[in-house]
Amino acid sequence: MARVMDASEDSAAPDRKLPPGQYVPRGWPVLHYGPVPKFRPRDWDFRVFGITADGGQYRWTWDEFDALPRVRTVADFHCVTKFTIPDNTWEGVAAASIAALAPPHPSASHVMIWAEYGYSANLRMSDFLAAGTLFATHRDGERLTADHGHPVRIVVPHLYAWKSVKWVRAVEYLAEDRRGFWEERGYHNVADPWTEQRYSYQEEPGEAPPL
Ligand SMILES: Nc1nc2c(c(=O)[nH]1)N[C@H]1C(S)=C(S)[C@@H](COP(=O)(O)O)O[C@H]1N2
Ligand SMILES: [Mo]
Repeated sequence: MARVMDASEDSAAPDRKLPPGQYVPRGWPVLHYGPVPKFRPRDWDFRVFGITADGGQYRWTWDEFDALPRVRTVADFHCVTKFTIPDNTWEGVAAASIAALAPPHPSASHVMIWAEYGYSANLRMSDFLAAGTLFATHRDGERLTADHGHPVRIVVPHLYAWKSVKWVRAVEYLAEDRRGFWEERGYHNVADPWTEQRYSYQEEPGEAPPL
C-alpha cells in the first residue's frame, strides 16, 4: 500500500523503536476511569490557577480557547497497559503557549492537570513545557471524539498515557509536587516509558512525594 511521506519520516532511517514491553494493537483502544462527560460549550471553561506569576487566575471560554494559536506534532502514544499507538498527528494549543499567556510563578515546579469529574495527573514543569506537550483538539486531522477526550485533552507523548488527561478543564501551578489520580493509586509519579517507570514502588528517593 502506498504511503504518504512526511517530514518526520526518512526512508533511510531504521524503524523507530517502541519503548520496552510495548506492542502495537489493531485500532485505537478507549481507556479511562468513569463515564464520558457531556460537552456543554456554553458552560465549559478552561482555567489556570495556583501559583501564577501575578497571583491571578485565567479563564477561557470554549470559543476563546478554540481560537488560540495552534500547533501540530507527530508522536507515538504509550499506555502503561502496554499498547502503543504510533504516529499520531496531534493538533491543538501548545502547553508552552498556555504558560506564556498565563505565566507560572518562577517557583512553580510542577503542574496538576484537572479533568471533568476530578480526574487529575501531575507533571513536572519541564514535562508540561516540553516541545511535544499540547492541549489537543484534533488527531489525524479530525476533532477528537467524546471517547478520546473531546473537546480538549492534554497529550504528553514522552510519558505514559495516563498523564495525557482527557476532558481537561484546568491547570494548577504547584509550589511542590502532589500526586494525581493514578499516582496516588500505585502508578509511578514520573512515568517515563523508556525506563519503564510503571509503578510507584519503582520510585527513587526524591522522584515523588510520599504515598
Ligand atoms: N480524564 C481522564 N483522562 C484519562 C484517563 C481517565 O481515566 N480519565 N485515562 C488515561 C489513560 S490510563 C490512558 S491509556 C489514556 C487513553 O486514551 P484513549 O482512550 O484516547 O486511548 O487516557 C488517559 N486519560
Ligand atoms: Mo493507560
